[in-house]
Amino acid sequence: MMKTVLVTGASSGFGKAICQKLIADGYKVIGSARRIEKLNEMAVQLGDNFLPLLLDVTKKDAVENLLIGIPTDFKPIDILINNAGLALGMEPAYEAHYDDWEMMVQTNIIGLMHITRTILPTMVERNCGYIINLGSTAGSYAYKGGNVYGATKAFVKQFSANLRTDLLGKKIRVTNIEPGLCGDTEFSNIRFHGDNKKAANVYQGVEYIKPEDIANTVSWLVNTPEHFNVNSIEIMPTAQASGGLAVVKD
Ligand code: NDP
Ligand code: 8X3
Repeated sequence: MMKTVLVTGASSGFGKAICQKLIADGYKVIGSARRIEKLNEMAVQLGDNFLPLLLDVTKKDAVENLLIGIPTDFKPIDILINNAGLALGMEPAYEAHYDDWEMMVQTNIIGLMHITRTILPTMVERNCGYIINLGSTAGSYAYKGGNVYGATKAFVKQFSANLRTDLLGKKIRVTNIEPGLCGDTEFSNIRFHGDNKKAANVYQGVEYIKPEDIANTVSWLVNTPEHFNVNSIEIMPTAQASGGLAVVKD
């Protein structure tokens, strides 16, 4: 029987590429996001095995009721890909906009919690399932202006590890994918509040990771055997590495 995957944040970037790849691999895919028109455009190309779903992950009631709106042929959900997320701003903490901080926490932490708490019990009931979270290298490595964004991804990292512990003895797998610099998504356009020039500058002269690279990684993960759990997978462009610790001298 075909497995069903729920991908949050499916309207662009990684989420869109993951939907395209998993449909090509033979899965049924529910793609969710706030911009339903983008998902509907994808549906025209991806066909009947793709279900567009309007869902704002920050809306607790909507997430709790999401299974009610899903047709039976897209149930149960076998694989959950918690991809919806965003960075807002890159100012130092003492100049950052508090609304940006709140929105990152609401989306990257609370939204991910809402979805996981809704879907996970259905996996436990069936004693099978796979949750893949989109963390980030920003959850492990500090960088200037990464303040709350990096902290939300540190949550995703530890939450993923703690889920593994809670699920020990059950046939449910959890992986945290931790990408570094990835281009051809809307990530930086959103981060810089629509300043597309500033966004483009992030990727200038760098051979960055592409959404297809992340989609291929997801495709590999979901096709690994069920006794095999990749706890985390950190991916950077070859052109990126940690800058090391810094010291300021008088
Ligand atoms: P994009 O901005 O291209 O995609 C983000 C997706 O999240 C969009 O589909 C957007 O859809 C969705 N989204 C945002 N807020 C909400 C919300 N409240 N409810 C539902 N969906 C929402 O970025 P990427 O593809 O680059 O990023 C995907 C994930 O990967 C994020 O979690 C990001 O933090 C992470 N990541 C990105 C990296 C990068 O360098 N690009 C590197 C490491 C991790 P819509 O606006 O239609 O709701
Ligand atoms: C996205 C990667 O380095 O911009 O999570 O934080 S980075």
